[in-house]
Amino acid sequence: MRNFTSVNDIGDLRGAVREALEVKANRFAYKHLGENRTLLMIFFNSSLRTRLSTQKAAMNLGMNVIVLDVNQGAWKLETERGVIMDGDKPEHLLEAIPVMGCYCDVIGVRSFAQFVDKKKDYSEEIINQFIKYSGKPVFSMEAATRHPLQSFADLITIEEYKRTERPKVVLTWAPHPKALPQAVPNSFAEWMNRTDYDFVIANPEGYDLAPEFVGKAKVYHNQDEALRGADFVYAKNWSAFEDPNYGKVLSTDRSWTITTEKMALTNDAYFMHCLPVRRNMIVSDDVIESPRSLVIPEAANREISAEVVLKRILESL
Ligand code: AN0
Ligand code: CP
Repeated sequence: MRNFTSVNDIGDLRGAVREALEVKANRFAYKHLGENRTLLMIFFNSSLRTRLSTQKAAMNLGMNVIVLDVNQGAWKLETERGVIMDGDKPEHLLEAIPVMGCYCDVIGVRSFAQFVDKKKDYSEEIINQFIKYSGKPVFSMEAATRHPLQSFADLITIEEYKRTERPKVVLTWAPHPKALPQAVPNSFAEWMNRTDYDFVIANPEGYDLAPEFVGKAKVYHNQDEALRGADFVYAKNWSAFEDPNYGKVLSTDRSWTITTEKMALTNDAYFMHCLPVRRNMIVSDDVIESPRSLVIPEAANREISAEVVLKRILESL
């Protein structure tokens, strides 16, 4: 594997999950692979899990790790070509990227959607420039439209906890005060659509995701209907995708919060969320603290998804 930005880069999902479970059982078995190799992680946005789990995965593989928070101590970066740089940004991404490439063997990038220009966000300009100009393998640590390391960890978690061959998995929108990217739900849907699960999406009117991510999934605008018989409830907030409301918060309707009453509609479902989560907006204290909550095992599997991806990249060097 050279780059990892979506489910398309991982190949057969059964094989990927099998490899993940092997790595999980013996996470230091490939320590020789990363010897004298350096991972550079670049964050344009905040992170807790991605930062720690990816660094841990790299260390399991024997790599050295450098972390750069672009907004803390680095020069402010211009990203537009053709701009007369007489403003507050002293450096251009087009120099910064190949320079970063000089100091490492693999690059991880976190760069969220900006919500200024939908076309630009959905063309994944920033991570694609890293792929084009760094000269090094690049993987997504959540880009504008996808968060594949998260989705891979989610898939591993579902495979570990499922009680039937073909579980019903419900991705449901839930309320949040701020405008959040569509990356996590887009990516989750993209991965789920590659499985044979019974996968459905629930969101209020105006919150439909881009058709290429919804794929063959049935979309409900009535959450209760979608939740009936669910084996897994995957909650997440996202801002509107459809024009003219792209990137806007249209609703903070707390009747979409996942509560004990909502979970009672399901087939004793497990609750999932990628974290960070706002309690009593997205999910009630009772549900997230219940034995059916998988948020911690899900976060733990981030180390495993990152290790499989880094392992495959290292094997290709
Ligand atoms: C981010 C998001 O919704 O994309 C990161 C989630 C992993 N969440 C927030 O900004 C709160
Ligand atoms: N789930 C996830 O990616 O969390 P962070 O934003 O803390 O990295």
